[in-house]
Amino acid sequence: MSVPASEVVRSDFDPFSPAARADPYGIYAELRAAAPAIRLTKYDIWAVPRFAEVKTIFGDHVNFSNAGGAGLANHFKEEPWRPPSIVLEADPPLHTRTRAVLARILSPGAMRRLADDFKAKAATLVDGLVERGSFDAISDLAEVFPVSVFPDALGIDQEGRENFLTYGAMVFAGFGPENDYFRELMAQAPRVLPWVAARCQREALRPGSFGAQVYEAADAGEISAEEAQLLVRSMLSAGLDTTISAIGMALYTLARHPDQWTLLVADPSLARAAFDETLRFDSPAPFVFRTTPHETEIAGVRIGQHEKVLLLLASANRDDTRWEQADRFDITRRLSGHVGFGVGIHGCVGQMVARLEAEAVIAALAARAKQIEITGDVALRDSTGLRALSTMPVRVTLK
Ligand code: OVV
Repeated sequence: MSVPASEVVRSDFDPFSPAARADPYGIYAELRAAAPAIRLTKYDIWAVPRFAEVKTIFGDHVNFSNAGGAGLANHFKEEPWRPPSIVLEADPPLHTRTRAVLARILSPGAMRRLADDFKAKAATLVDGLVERGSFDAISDLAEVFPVSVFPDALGIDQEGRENFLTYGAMVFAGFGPENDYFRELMAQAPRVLPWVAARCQREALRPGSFGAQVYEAADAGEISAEEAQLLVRSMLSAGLDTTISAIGMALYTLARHPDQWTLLVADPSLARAAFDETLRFDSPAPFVFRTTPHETEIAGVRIGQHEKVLLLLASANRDDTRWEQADRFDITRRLSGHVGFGVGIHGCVGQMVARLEAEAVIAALAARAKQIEITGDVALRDSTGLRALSTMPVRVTLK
């Protein structure tokens, strides 16, 4: 059965506007009730709000390509601002080869080798903060911890490390429309892009690090040296701003649900489950795009060739046909299959690093603080591609 063109549901919803980003959940519910695929007239793109179709599309890389770009820009029609990622913005067979290299480097064994160090660093940082009593959970914690562990794991030295964050911000702002926020970041491109390019070279990477291991895969003939450089760039793009946003959103969500914090304090082994529930409840990477290489359909809605398709992950994660009491934050729910990391061949390859970082921070805080109270105004960052806070003043009560 197919939906006649005259019955296609249209909406002027702008997912990138400050108002929509401030509180998108009411609109997401309306979109889910309206149709499986909705034409967003402002950008002439399709939006997919329900869990079922998001899941189906994640499983169908033939009809829904990543080579057309993971953001709003349509790489089938226009030149992107940076050379496309050879893992995120690629389809099989290229993607199969590059993904295999990253998946091996970011393996469960590698995580076990990092775990003790992450936990010790999180405990030291958190101890210092809780002893102060009041601190900013974003600028003193969420923005500090990943920077203290991930660049080291990647293998880059200290010099100019702040560029790492600016580059991540550029990449994620670059997934949305070209707005003032993106242009302000891009004004720093003359400094930041050469720094990134230099960090992606073999000589810049500490032996044994994640980055050096990418070059070992090149030595083994799995990828070329040019591809190695681009895969290190992927780690630089996706490895820091994401976990900062995710840890920040997790602390925000937990602080707003004191009953759930109490459960965590009683049993800090819930830290990992709590993190995943925060990814479902308020997804820090709220959407991602696919592009159609040819005409196709979404639940009976005809989609033309070279169309951008916006998968609303944060909406799918609140779909009450998939989740019991979807709008309820519950760290003890039997949670599997949320799409906060995506799923399928492009599902986040670094998700175990993200979980390790977040678990270390959340467990360290739950071990010391029996209460967290938000004591001042909370603000969202302007980024269109990530849902992240810039500030959240808190006061903690020691156990
Ligand atoms: C998942 C992700 C986000 C941003 C950039 C990249 C990947 C990349 O591969 O460059």
